[in-house]
Amino acid sequence: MNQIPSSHPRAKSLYIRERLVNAFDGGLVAKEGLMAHGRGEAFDSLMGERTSKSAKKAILAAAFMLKNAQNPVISVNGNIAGLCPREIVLLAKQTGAKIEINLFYATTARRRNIYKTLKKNGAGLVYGMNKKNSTKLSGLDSARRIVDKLGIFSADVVIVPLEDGDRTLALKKAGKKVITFDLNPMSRTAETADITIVDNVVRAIPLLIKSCKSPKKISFDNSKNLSLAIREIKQNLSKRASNA
Ligand code: PTJ
Repeated sequence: MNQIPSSHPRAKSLYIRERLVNAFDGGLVAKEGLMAHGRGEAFDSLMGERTSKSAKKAILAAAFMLKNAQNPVISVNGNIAGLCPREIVLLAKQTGAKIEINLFYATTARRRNIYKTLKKNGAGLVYGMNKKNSTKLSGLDSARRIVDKLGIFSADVVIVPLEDGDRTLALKKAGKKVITFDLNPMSRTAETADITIVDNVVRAIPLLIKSCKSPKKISFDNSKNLSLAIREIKQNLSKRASNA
């Protein structure tokens, strides 16, 4: 039963939370994924729960990079599969990107549930399912090092939504361009990626899909854009403080 009244001032955020909890009950999301979401919610609140100017800029840069990639791959973990399975499939279709399941807290059951959800949402071939095609990313000790030879391993651009820090660095060392979505502009992933979209995946992926329809080249510097995201948080807080 839906217990969230639509009149609740933070109904949207609570609906997103509900989606993740349902995905946890459905065996897609790791327990730790619930906590990661909570951290994201806190940053989203600091950002004012809307897509900022810095995020819009990063989305434009990401659309251009994706549309010009030779072999882009979207890496899917439990949280992204729980929150945006349909959008991931649409983004893959819009950009010609492959989809690969890659988990930090890897279990066979969760991988299978995520696979079924992606398929139900219209995914074509999903990489990361066939052990015969797996290989290891060097410089990484977590389960995320296991990647598909035909997917992430051979990609030129990898999208890593909601990532933990280490793999972004390993992907960069392997010569790949990395696009990430991370509500925390100070995370290691945010700082290491080529393009960091500091926004909630639920809002940002539909905007990215739209931008991919007419990609434009813009001048983009990730560290400058992250500084802008931090200033946006600061401005938001100052505004709240002066209203208090
Ligand atoms: O499914 P698995 O096993 O691959 O595990 C996935 C999680 C998310 C548990 C794993 O990657 C993890 O532990 O991630 P971290 O290190 O907690 O990092 C997640 C980052 O994503 C944090 O910086 C959060 O602020 C951010 N985040 C959380 N929810 C969202 C988000 N960013 C954008 N949109 C969100 N909805």
